Amino acid sequence: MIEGIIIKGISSFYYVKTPDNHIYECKARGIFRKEKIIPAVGDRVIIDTKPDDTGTICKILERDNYLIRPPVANINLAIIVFSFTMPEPNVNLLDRFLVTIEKNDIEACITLNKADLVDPQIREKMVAIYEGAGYDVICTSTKTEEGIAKLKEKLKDRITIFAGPSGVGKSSLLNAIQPGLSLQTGELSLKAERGKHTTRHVELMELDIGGSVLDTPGFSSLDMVDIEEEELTYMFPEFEGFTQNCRFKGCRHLNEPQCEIKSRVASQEIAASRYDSYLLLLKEIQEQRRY
Ligand SMILES: Nc1nc2c(ncn2[C@@H]2O[C@H](COP(=O)(O)OP(=O)(O)OP(=O)(O)O)[C@@H](O)[C@H]2O)c(=O)[nH]1
Ligand SMILES: [Mg+2]
Ligand SMILES: [Zn+2]
Repeated sequence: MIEGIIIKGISSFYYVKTPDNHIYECKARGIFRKEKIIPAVGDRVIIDTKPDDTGTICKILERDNYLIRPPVANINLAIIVFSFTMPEPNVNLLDRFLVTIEKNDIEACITLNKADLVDPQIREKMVAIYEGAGYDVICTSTKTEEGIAKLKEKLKDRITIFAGPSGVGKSSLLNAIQPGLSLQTGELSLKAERGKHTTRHVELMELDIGGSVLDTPGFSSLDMVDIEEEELTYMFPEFEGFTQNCRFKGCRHLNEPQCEIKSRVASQEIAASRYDSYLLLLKEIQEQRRY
């Protein structure tokens, strides 16, 4: 019995790396399926090994956290990658992802890639929204290498997930950070301006500077994590500090009179797009509750 970390999962096989850098191809014990526990990349596990480098996952050690999509465990930093263009950023999807990360108490850093393709005004506007919301924002380009050193610094000694839509440049950024990785990247189809899911599985890779990174396939939608209506406010960091001035305790910032959030949106201290995302998510949560 030895301990290791799941670094990759392909169909029902899990690749487990042990401290001596050995990789075992493992199957999970049947009991997991019965209990509906699915091993995830990043899981610390106890395996039973055979001389032919195969093994069985006998136990999943307690998780620090777990993201459903993509399914990963035990990360401590999320780099949320969107591109300024090709594909155009879907801010609602970005806000959804941020809410998921907040809910899981994981540190988030927003990386806006393809800075080489955007004009300065659009760029500043986007950066202002998210810096204004209290997030760390890094603008990058794998073509000009802008921001790559800064991003790399951020990853040192952490377990980081790279997540974002297909085609935004997640794998390209990781290749720029550590050229030896040689991850496959996709040509963007000019007509659709969308990515084609070049990365097909989640993989955990070690970095020379210390720490490890997870490259993941792009996602184009994100189901809401289990969040209560009254909890949603706290998933928008920039609302904090204002909500206590709403007239009603437990204000949903919807139609209530004297809502501080709404007046801060009107005075542009809170970005309208962020408030719109809040409303969309609130509606979704309320609808889910009805069933
Ligand atoms: N102009 C420009 N193109 C970039 C940049 N970064 C990546 N690309 C291009 O964008 C396309 C998609 O890059 P990938 O790294 O495969 O994107 P991905 O996010 O890994 O996509 P999936 O694996 O499908 O989720 C490729 O054609 C890259 O060459 C950048 O900074 N500037
Ligand atoms: Mg990729
Ligand atoms: Zn309010």
